Amino acid sequence: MAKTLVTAVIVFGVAHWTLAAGTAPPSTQPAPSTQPAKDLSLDLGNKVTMKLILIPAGQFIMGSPAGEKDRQADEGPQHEVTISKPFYMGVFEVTQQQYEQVMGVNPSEFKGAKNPVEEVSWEDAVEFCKKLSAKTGKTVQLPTEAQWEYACRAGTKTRFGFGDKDEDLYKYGNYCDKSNTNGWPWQDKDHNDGFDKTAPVGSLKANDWGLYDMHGNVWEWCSEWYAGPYANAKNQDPTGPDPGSCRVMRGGSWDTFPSFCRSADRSWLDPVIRGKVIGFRVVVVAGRMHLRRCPCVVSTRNLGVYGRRECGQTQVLTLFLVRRGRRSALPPAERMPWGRAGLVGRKVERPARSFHIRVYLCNDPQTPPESAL
Ligand SMILES: [Ca+2]
Ligand SMILES: [Ca+2]
Repeated sequence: MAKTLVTAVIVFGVAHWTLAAGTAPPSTQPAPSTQPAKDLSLDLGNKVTMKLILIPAGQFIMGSPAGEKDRQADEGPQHEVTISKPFYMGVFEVTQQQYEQVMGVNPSEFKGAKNPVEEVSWEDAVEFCKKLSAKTGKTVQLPTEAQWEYACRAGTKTRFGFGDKDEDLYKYGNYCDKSNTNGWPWQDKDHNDGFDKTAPVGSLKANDWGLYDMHGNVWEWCSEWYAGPYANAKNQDPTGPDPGSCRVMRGGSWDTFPSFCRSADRSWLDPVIRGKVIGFRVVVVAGRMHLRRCPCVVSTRNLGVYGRRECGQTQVLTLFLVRRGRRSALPPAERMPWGRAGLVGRKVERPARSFHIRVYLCNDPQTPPESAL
C-alpha cells in the first residue's frame, strides 16, 4: 500500500477527490489509458497554432561512419542511441508568426509570417519554450541533439534523410544554391531550391517521418552543451555534457553548403549569439501516464517532500511517507514498473489536513505529470 502511494504522482490544487486521514480506500480500478495521439496541435492564441507529430521511441546509430563524405571528427565515434520515450516534434521550424504570438516581438531579418524566426539566441529559444509551456500546460523544450538527429534521419543511415547525394538536396532543403545572391564561393550553381534567403517553412519536401526543413533553411538550436566528439556519450536518452560554453545547432541553413546540412553534422555557438541563419524547432514530452485512483489511505500527516527539482515552469517534488514517526525510504526505482515517484504542487511543505489531489502513476521521474495529460 505504501509503495503504491509513493509511486503516485500527485498534483495539488486540481480537484479530483479528497483524501484525508481515515478515509476509506478509493477504488483501485485503473481508468482506461490512451496512447499518445499521432499529432499534436498547440494553441498559441489569436488563432495561431503549432503542429507537432509523434516521433516513436526506438534506436538509431548516432554520428557518421568514418568513410562518410565531408565527415568531421566530432561526428564520431558512432554509437547506438536509444530514445526510450516517444516525443512530439514540431513539423516545421518555429515561424515568425508563432514566435511573435508567444514573445511579442519578431527579431527576424527576413520578414515573413510563415518564414522561420531567426536572429534568436539559444536563450531566446529557451524563453520561448518556457512561455509556450506556461501558455499550453505542456512541457515544451528544445530537442536534445540525439532527438534531433534521430528525427532527422527518420530511420535512414545515409548522409541526408533522403539519401547520400548533395545533388538531391535542393528538393528537401534550402541551402546556398543557385538562387542564393550572397556570391559565396561555396554556392552550388548547378541546382536551384528556389530560395535566396529563408523559405516559408514546409516549402520543400518532408523527410520520411513528415518533418520539413531538417536540412537547411535555418540552423536549429538543440538543448545541450557542445563538447566535441561523442567519446563519453551516453547510450540512452543522452543529454550531452554539463556544463559547457557553447550550445549545439543542427541542420545547416539557407547560407551553407550541403555538407553542413548532413544529418550528422554539428555546429555550436555561444548561447547568447543571434544570427539570421539561426532558428529552432521544439519538442513536447509525450510521457505515458495512467490515471488511476490511489488505492491507499492518505493522510496529510504522512506526506513529506523528499526532493525538489525545477523543471521548466514547474517544481517537481518527490514524495515520501512518514510511518510511525519516521521517514520511510522510497522503494528502489527498479522495483517499481513506472519509475520513482514525483509530486507536483504549490502547497507541499505543510499541506492542509484535507486537500484535493489528482493521482497518476508516472513511468518517467523526469517527466512532469502535466506534460503527459
Ligand atoms: Ca537556397
Ligand atoms: Ca532547419
